[in-house]
Amino acid sequence: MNPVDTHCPYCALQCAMTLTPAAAAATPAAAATPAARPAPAVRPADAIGLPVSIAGRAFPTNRGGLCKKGWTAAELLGSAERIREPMRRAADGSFAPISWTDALDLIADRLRASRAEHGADSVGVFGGGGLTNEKAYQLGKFTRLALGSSRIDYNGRFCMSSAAAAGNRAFGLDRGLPFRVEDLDAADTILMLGSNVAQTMPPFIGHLDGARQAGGLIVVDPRRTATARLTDDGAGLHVQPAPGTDLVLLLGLTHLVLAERLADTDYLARRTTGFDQLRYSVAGWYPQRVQEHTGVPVRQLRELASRLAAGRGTYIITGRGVEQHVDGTDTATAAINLALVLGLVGTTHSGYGTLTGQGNGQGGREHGQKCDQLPGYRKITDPAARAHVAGVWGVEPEQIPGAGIPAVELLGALGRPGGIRTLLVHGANVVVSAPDADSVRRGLKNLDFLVVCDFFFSETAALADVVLPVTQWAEEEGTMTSLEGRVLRRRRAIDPPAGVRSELWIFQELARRLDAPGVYSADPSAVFDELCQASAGGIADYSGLDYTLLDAGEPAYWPYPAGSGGTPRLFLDRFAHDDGRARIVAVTPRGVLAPAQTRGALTLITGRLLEHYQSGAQTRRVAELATAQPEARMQVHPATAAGLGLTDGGWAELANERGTVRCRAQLSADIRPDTVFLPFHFPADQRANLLTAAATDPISGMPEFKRTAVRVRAIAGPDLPTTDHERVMADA
Ligand SMILES: Nc1nc2c(c(=O)[nH]1)N[C@H]1C(S)=C(S)[C@@H](COP(=O)(O)OP(=O)(O)OC[C@H]3O[C@@H](n4cnc5c(=O)[nH]c(N)nc54)[C@H](O)[C@@H]3O)O[C@H]1N2
Ligand SMILES: Nc1nc2c(c(=O)[nH]1)N[C@H]1C(S)=C(S)[C@@H](COP(=O)(O)OP(=O)(O)OC[C@H]3O[C@@H](n4cnc5c(=O)[nH]c(N)nc54)[C@H](O)[C@@H]3O)O[C@H]1N2
Ligand SMILES: [Mo]
Repeated sequence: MNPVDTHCPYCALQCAMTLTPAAAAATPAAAATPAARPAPAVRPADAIGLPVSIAGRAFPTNRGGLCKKGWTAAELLGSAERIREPMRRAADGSFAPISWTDALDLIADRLRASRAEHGADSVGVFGGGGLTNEKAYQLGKFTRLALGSSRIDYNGRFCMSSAAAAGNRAFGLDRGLPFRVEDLDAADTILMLGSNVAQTMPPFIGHLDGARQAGGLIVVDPRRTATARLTDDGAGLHVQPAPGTDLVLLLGLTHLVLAERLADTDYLARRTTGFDQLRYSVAGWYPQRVQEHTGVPVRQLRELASRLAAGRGTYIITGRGVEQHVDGTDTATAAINLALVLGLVGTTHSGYGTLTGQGNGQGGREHGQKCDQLPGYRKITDPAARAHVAGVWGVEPEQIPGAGIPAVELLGALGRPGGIRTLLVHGANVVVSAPDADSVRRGLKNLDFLVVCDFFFSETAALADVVLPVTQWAEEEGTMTSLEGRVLRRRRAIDPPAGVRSELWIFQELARRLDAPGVYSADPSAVFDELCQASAGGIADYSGLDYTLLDAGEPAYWPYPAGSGGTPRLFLDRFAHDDGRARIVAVTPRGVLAPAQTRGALTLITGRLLEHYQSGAQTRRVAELATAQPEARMQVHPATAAGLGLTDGGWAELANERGTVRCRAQLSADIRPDTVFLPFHFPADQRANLLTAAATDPISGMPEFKRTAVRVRAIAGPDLPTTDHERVMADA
């Protein structure tokens, strides 16, 4: 087999890589460009018994670089823990193989029964932002038509929903970066709020070099992260506010920009509406008051405001740190407002963007696995959208159910009378990653029937009645839409293990058994063509695209209507609202400003480590990554630790009304003394989400992963089961 050009299985940067199947890897293809970051250019396959070798490939976003996760991804393919045939759980909780025919017959029977007994909406579907566009599209169609259910949503609700809601509200369109990643290279000022790209998208940091050289990288994070350290030595500024106070910080900066007459009044008049309300809403946020709420000194606020206004190429970028809050939509809106007041958005040299997280977090939110949405980023409640999509699907609009319920609400309805009785999971590990995770686990256990498609026995799959093994990135064809809205080809380099199937095939087989209306092709190219047709005329219009064009390497940024050449930069002439203007929506903090501080409580924030991806279902199974980060550790300031009697490497217990986490403490002066940090990649009793609440942003449905009150104390080393497997099984 020949070397195959594709993209990484993990995050939305979608680093370009070349896979060389083992048999052909004896003389590995030389990498086209030097790897941008530490990794050598080619990881040989045969030498270490991997099915493919991986090489970074020249591409504008990663410039040949890969991070540790991408570099070691081949281990997932041949992993001894890979599920290689359908598995059925017996009454005693053990799993035994079952044939594909029996598994699919059983699932179809149970789906029919649930529907007959409890109605179509008793069947729920939970998707993921890692699915290809083809799978995400087909999952939405299958749910609406074959299951007749409105109950579909996905893990992107935990990730992009607040920034998406803010983008839609302000611009009439949500494409994470409305510009190209390489546009950042020329900027002299970049404000990054709540994003730790040095660990979450390592090759991305090359695009910050220009701003660093100009001394203009500004990082806002309650922790001095690897990204914050990029501002050292005159490269910029690290601002360290109290968690959850970014909205006030942004209102304060906007106040200063207006007070010091740094606003672009001409731009505001030409390109926006709503400025008058904004002026009024920020009037009370004078610097001293902002300092009191955020802990950011007035001097720093003033410096920030003047730097942002002085920049000759200025970008404002948000990440999950500011978005995963109950006011995440308003916080992202405040960041957009600041960018609009400075006249940044819709120019060739400046802008606002949010960094989409999952591999297909962008495409996954465009083609219909969101509860309120049809393909092409169409609203499911819009009669014209329903008519168009029904036409493509060959059904009547009335056959498409209405809007469903967002992820946290859907998970809250699991196993309840009148709620979800049967659930299909495609590409999410909610037992680890959903807020208030233990109540989700209980909900899953109360279901009549749970089906999980995965590569591994994830903590969620371990609770399933039937687990179906599916193809991985290097074994399948499809498309992914990256964080810059560029549609990319995922290509098959090797065959999947014999007992593994594609999800498109599974949808086809189940639809046939359910006598579903509509056609369900198992051929990704045919599904993509249908998706393009369904998206035609919508916001995320892909109708000018096909595999031939993508295979030719054409940079394909949506919207890409038939007959166009795509849209690398959005909003240069107009925004997507009918009047062509951006809407400034005045926002103010609602309710309590300080975290619910009970006496002695600390604020827990959660997030990521370089080595692990999300729930860790994949990366905890890669030896090199698991060895580097084998368990959760709580980052805590030495002064706080001293007061609590915690030692570096000693055991700590974090607890609140929802749950308890026990893990080792890691003493570090890089975090605020009032704050502790936990990664959310670990299972069982080290799940950070045992502590987080299911409270959500009222506009987006985004849960608050990044501000939880916890009590912390030192404990003697607990008597823990040692391996992940033992922990998961003890928990299931
Ligand atoms: N290694 C790795 N990379 C990944 C992923 C992964 O799991 N592992 N996941 C991918 C996905 S899906 C996503 S969404 C992205 C996420 O990428 P990021 O947004 O960079 O990731 P996080 O670590 O969740 O959060 C970023 C930072 O927010 C800070 N933070 C927490 N609370 C606050 C707050 O109130 N205010 C401010 N200003 N900052 C705060 C945290 O200290 C943290 O350093 O990463 C993608 N890349
Ligand atoms: N406390 C806390 N919790 C968080 C966050 C946080 O910052 N803090 N971040 C949130 C964010 S931003 C996100 S994106 C979520 C993600 O959280 P999860 O949804 O749990 O994400 P993953 O761990 O990537 O889970 C994907 C699962 O699907 C499998 N999989 C991968 N690709 C495919 C595929 O193509 N088909 C199928 N069927 N399966 C596949 C993987 O093996 C894995 O088991 O977590 C959220 N949870
Ligand atoms: Mo995410």
